[in-house]
Amino acid sequence: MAIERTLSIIKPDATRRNLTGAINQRFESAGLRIVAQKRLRLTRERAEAFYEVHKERPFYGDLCAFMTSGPVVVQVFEGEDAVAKNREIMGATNPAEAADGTIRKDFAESIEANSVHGSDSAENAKTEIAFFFSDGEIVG
Ligand code: IDP
Ligand code: MG
Repeated sequence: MAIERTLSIIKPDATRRNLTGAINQRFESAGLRIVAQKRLRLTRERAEAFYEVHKERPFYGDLCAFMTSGPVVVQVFEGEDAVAKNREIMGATNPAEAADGTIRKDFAESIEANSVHGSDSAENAKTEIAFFFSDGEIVG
């Protein structure tokens, strides 16, 4: 296993309920290091660009509206096998199918408002990290 980086987003349903610290604790306890982090409000244009890969899916419009409905916290995590580890800690997309002890099982409101985003491959992680952060903003 190699040291990897992945992009994480704490979504508006979670920032609204003041869950930033509780969610970060899950990741840090599992050994991921938060090497960059900022809170921002996505514009519609930026949300659409970030989720471009889903633009043909029926939920695309609603997803982009949701992601602009409040602040998000965008983060870079670093650690052993970070991409897979992050996704394991998040749990399945649909909280009804997420394993016990995962963030989505414990915190998600719905399949859409599911509290966190995580990159799904090391390659996509690179693109997604560059979408939000310059190299100088990431401090390992
Ligand atoms: P992931 O976040 O687990 O990687 P994706 O399939 O990449 O799941 O979907 C991106 C996001 O789109 C999900 O996290 C969720 O917010 C939303 N989403 C996915 N599937 C649905 C759906 O069937 N209905 C509504 N929203 C969905
Ligand atoms: Mg995804």
